[in-house]
Amino acid sequence: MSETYRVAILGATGAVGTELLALLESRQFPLSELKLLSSPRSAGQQLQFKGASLVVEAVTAASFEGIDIVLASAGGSTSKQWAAAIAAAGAVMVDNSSAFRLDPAVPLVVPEVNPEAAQHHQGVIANPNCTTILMCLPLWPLHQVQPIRRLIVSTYQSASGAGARAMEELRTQSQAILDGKEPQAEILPHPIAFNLFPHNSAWNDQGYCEEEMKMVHETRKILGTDDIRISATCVRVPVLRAHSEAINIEFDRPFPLEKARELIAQTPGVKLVEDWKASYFPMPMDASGKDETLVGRIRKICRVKITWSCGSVAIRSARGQRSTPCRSRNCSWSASGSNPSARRLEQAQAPHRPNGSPSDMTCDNPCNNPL
Ligand code: 2RA
Repeated sequence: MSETYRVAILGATGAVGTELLALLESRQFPLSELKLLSSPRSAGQQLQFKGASLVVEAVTAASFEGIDIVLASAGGSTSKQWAAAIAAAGAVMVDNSSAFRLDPAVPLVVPEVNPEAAQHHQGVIANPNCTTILMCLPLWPLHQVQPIRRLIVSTYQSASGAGARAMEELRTQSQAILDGKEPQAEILPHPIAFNLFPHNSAWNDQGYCEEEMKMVHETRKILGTDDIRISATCVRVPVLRAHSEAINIEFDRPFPLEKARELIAQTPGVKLVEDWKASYFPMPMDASGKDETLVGRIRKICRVKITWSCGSVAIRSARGQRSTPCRSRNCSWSASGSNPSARRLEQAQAPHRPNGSPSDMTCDNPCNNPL
């Protein structure tokens, strides 16, 4: 008889929870029991699974008794709150939150990259942030052939990453604007319809947001090296589902473009989408609802022989003002202002930091990059 599992989804009514439910069904995961758990606020909702209605229960410590696997996607504080109860019940938590990702005792796993890490779990297996997974998939086969020494990545993140209510906000704001009304922002910090803005996570005092730092630290942990310099700029865009990224990769030595293309095309979970004649490359609309990460538009960067970049888009997983890219030692960032004299004025005013803007004085190496 084949093995079956007793599974609980913690955060079942959220954008990721409902996606997990659909995946368990479409992949015919061998279930002997399925429990849907949420906060008391969402409890009582009914979700469809294999043609039946399942009632979502309010989570308590007793919810995990007799469960083998808890798929947790209800936020970091919820994962931390229930981790002890899940461990006490003898279940393994596969955690989609950021709560344990950088804990040295917790494996951070992308199945196509480091599946062996999952074998060493002590009750928790962490799932990386979606932007990290997207980036690591095409990087891994390349990094194995030639070490990557530097990454500069910009993301174009859909509303789905901020949850089901942010997706609804994008729909209602779009309709409001088309009807000539003012868009109301309640979930995201600014109107998202017909707009874009920096990722809605907290800033550190060097001007990077949490989402950007996740890409730095998680990527290094998954690829198993602290020797990669990484700078990320994460932006929320008015797309319903599927994040996109533009990745600039620098290797230790020149990397033949065709070899890179060949390796990426062979990578499990990745699909090369490049039709230069038709100008057809990865798009969120094509990635939405699919498992593969789409990668394309691979090219060398002008005048830099050993660098090339690719754009990638996957599923399930700037400010409105002008900005001037600046460099200091080995790291780069974006500073507001439209010309060099404006920047010199900013420097002269340091350490005064109007509106909490990042200081030049603190920008030596904001991502702890190896210099
Ligand atoms: C976002 N990546 O898009 C996040 C969700 N984990 O906000």
